[in-house]
Amino acid sequence: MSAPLRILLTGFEPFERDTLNPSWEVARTLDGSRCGAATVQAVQLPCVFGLAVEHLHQALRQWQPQLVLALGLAGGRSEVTLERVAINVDDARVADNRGQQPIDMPVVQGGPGAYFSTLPIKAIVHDLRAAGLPAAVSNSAGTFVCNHVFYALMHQLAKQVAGSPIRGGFIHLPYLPEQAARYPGAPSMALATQVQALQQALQTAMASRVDLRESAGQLH
Ligand code: PCA
Repeated sequence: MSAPLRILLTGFEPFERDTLNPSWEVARTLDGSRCGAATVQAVQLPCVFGLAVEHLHQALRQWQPQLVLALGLAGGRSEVTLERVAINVDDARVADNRGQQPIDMPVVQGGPGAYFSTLPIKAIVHDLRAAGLPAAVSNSAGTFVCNHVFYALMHQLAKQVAGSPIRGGFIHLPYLPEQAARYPGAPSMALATQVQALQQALQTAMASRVDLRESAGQLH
């Protein structure tokens, strides 16, 4: 019998002043659900430099997924954003949940400057928009714990030998309405809509190995 198909979906614990993190709310809602022949396995990561990567590595060993999708909150964004690139920089504007605030440190000493997502990010944006779900490509995952985990994930996946490589990437999510209500003027998206977006994103990621060639660039 062949090994079960698994999708690892990670979400973060709350950080800074929040008591909720939509990334974990979405991941745990989808835990155990099916996407075609694959089963979704949700894992919560601590919002802590270093420790989050240890938890990620442990989850990769334990669940042996074929696809890894890491989620995080990007408060202030109005759309579901497909991150294009992870950079080898930790530069924290606020402290993480253990009080660490690295400044201009590499995620991986001696690692390449950046890694690209291996998700079909344009195809996902295309399908989300077609389904009436606001989405965009983002060219920066920031320099906090989300970018840190994204970079560490892609660094790990880059070590794979030929065969059928594990694909991975990162998606940032907007505030939930109950969070945005505390930051007047901030955009938000209902949990049900975020969950629907992730279901669609997973479906597209499983179905398309080759990305669409469609403009999603930005002038600045
Ligand atoms: N968002 C933060 C870290 C955890 C999260 O959900 C970020 O964008 O780096």
